[in-house]
Amino acid sequence: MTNPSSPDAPLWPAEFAARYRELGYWRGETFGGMLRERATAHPDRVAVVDGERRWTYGELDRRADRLAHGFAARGIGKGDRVVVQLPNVAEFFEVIFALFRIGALPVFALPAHRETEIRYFCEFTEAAAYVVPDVAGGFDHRALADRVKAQVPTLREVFVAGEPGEHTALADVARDDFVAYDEPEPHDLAFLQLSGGSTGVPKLIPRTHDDYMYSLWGSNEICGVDENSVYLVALPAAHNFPLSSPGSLGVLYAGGRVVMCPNPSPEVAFPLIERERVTITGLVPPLALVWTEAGPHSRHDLASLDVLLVGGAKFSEEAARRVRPALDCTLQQVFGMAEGLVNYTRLDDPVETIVTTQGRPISEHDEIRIVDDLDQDVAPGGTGHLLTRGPYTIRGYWRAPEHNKRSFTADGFYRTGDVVRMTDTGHLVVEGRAKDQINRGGEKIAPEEVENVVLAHPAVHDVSVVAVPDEYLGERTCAYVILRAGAEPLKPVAVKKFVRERGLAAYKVPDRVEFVTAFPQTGVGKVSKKDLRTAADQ
Ligand code: OOB
Repeated sequence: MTNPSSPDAPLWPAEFAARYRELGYWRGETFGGMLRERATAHPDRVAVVDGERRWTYGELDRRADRLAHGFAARGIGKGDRVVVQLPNVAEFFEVIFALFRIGALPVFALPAHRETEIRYFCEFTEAAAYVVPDVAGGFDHRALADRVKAQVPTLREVFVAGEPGEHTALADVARDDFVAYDEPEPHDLAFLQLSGGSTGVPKLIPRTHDDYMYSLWGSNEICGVDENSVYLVALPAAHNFPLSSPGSLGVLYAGGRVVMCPNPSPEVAFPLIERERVTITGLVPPLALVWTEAGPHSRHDLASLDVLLVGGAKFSEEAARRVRPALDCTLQQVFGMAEGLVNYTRLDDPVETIVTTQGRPISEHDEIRIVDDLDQDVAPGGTGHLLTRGPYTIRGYWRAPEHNKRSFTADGFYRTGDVVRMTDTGHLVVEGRAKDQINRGGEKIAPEEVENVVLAHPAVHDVSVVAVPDEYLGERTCAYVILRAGAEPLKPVAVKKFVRERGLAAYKVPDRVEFVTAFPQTGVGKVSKKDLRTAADQ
């Protein structure tokens, strides 16, 4: 077996790949093939529910096929990038399985992303196509697509789920006649996921069929997912957590049912849980809090819910204790990352472990190191930086050789940027974070990305964006701004509006803006974000 590592995506060295295959982790499956097998085995079982639409495995398979041939007929093929920005609708699966089949790589944008992010994804990946809904959450994605298409020369096609406007309807792409295409191999890239990021622009995460598929069935075993499982996609479908931990793809792998939830509020989610007899779902901590508050008073029958996964940001012990009494289900904490490593508390762990730790890795072959600032292992039980390497953790970001030198050790460990300790049972406790990233209720914000946008304001001399502790979201953002000498005073709202109008996702718009005349400095004269955070929390 060749090692398909390319300059675009550093993959596992051949000896590691061989070991992961020998150990049976990499089973040589592709996503396209997996769906075909399930559709052959149980064509009439329901795979995806979206409102009144119920697609069986047979139907999803046929739809993915027809779209795959349609994409191929339009010249999209193996290795091409296609930015996919869809809300929680059934078409999400039709599109990604069609792309998986022809070996084109979905680039998983989130519905919240706006012009700045989308243009960057399209430009950087030299995307051939962009898939959007017509209107989602009151926002017209076709108009955004018009603007991006005008600016990105590689972008040949915009496909719309719904009313296409000037673009092409997905429904008109699908075709029944056979159009030949090159199929991907299990060791090929399957898609590009987005990193939460701690730099000016998000990094792209190259995942292969082999490695991602392992994370699915590995998760299924740990989360008790089988063909009777019904998974509610409450978080944005494209995010790694609801996609693969064990998520919609894990449940499809197991032959279960996926239910699309357009909005994670109890008003929308609880009736769906009752109607579809949902057994498992995943939430970020702020939503888990809302559900535990609403659960006991709900008139909806939530008894089918067996497992609630909570992750993406630290779930406090106090909140974790409320889950079972409120929702009568087992809490599973999940500490994962789109780069790979996923930790879960086990269903049969003692309650104290479930509420006080963020779980342990999926695999015995997830290598964990906890190190000090000099990369020396800390003593057992000590707190330090988490480094990891394993059968589904990437060896480098896509087209980022310089950044990779910093984010990975010479021997291939990923520097997660998380500060953790390990209990004597091998469970990890997240104690903090060393990367310059803000975790706003599970939504990751790279301060530098927001700072770059604020700096473009003509009245702004300098800016520093920091996290402020928040009871509900864990963290919110505060932008400290120094105005140019002689500039007209600005109102905070003007800064927020500027960021929004520049086309950044709403969750990146600073929650608070403070004007100052200077930043506190560290000993070597750098901006002291630590002091700014302390000041913001006063
Ligand atoms: C998930 O993935 P990403 O890529 O959005 O973010 C990863 C980062 C981690 O490095 C860590 O800083 C933070 O999010 N995080 C947690 C956490 N889960 C994620 N911090 C504390 N406690 C937790 N339970 O967020 C993600 C991917 C797959 C499954 C679950 C979450």
